[in-house]
Amino acid sequence: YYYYNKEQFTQLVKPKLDYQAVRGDIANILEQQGWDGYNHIGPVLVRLGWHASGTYNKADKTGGSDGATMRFSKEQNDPANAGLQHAQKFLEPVKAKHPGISYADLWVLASYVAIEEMGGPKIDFTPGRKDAPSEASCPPNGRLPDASKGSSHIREVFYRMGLNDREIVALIGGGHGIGKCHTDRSGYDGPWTNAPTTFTNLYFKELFDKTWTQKKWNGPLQYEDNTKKLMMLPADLEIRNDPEFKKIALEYKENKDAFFKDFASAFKKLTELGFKQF
Ligand code: ZEM
Repeated sequence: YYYYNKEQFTQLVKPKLDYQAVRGDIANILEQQGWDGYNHIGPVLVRLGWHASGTYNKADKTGGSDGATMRFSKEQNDPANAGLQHAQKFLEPVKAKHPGISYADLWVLASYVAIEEMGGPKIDFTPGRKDAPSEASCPPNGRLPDASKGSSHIREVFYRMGLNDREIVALIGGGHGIGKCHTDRSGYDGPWTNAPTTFTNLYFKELFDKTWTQKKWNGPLQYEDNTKKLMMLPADLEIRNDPEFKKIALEYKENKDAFFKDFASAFKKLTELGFKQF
């Protein structure tokens, strides 16, 4: 008699989904005329993958990308998630074409495709996340980091997920090397680099090579460079000012390959927190 183990059984009965085709269809929608002045939704898709995952709490295994609980208004209405309804909507045509993929998998896959298409590392995708049935599965609001706070807050939030200092620096440097802040979403304004739709290690170069001064405006405290075009959040400057973060950030500034490699594994880990394939 032969028995299948659970993994083999799942592989046999699961309807086959062509993830390569889904990847291609996500790549095809990245350019959106009029979006953010640079016609590219890659950055907001990466933010969606990050915010879906960054609610994880290692201690009680709640939150995380499995479940796609940001579909429900409670989590969507967490002020930290302002603007991410647009990212969700952009992916609807892909979901309609491939109804077999869960939203939870789609959001994570979309963030991987966006990173790769913007010139970043390729991240191998492991499917199997399921969509939670109701708002009851949402983690409490307020678990994502606060940009106005310092290194102890950053460590508290990322250590809660089970991530370490190297992973923190790689993730923030990659995430904020693309995209920008919006006054109608977070209240902050502007991009971190002059190449917001290209995945690079420029964030670290800007952080150390520029002089960052307080922006004089009515909005929340943020910093600007001498061109007044680029910005840093108070939390970003902690990556330069905290001695341990600084050491790692300087390494990534000088060694792009090490940064890409570490970012890819940290982002995969982040987006798989709390997710067991079988
Ligand atoms: Zn962000 N992030 N982030 N981030 N982030 C913003 C935008 C983007 C913090 C934060 O407060 C903010 C990570 C970590 C941290 C991205 C990716 C990643 C914005 C602006 C804020 C305020 C939102 C807006 O107005 O649209 C803080 C405090 C963080 C840690 C301490 C990590 C980790 C990320 C991924 C790996 C991305 C891609 C954006 C740009 C979004 C866009 O629409 O352009």
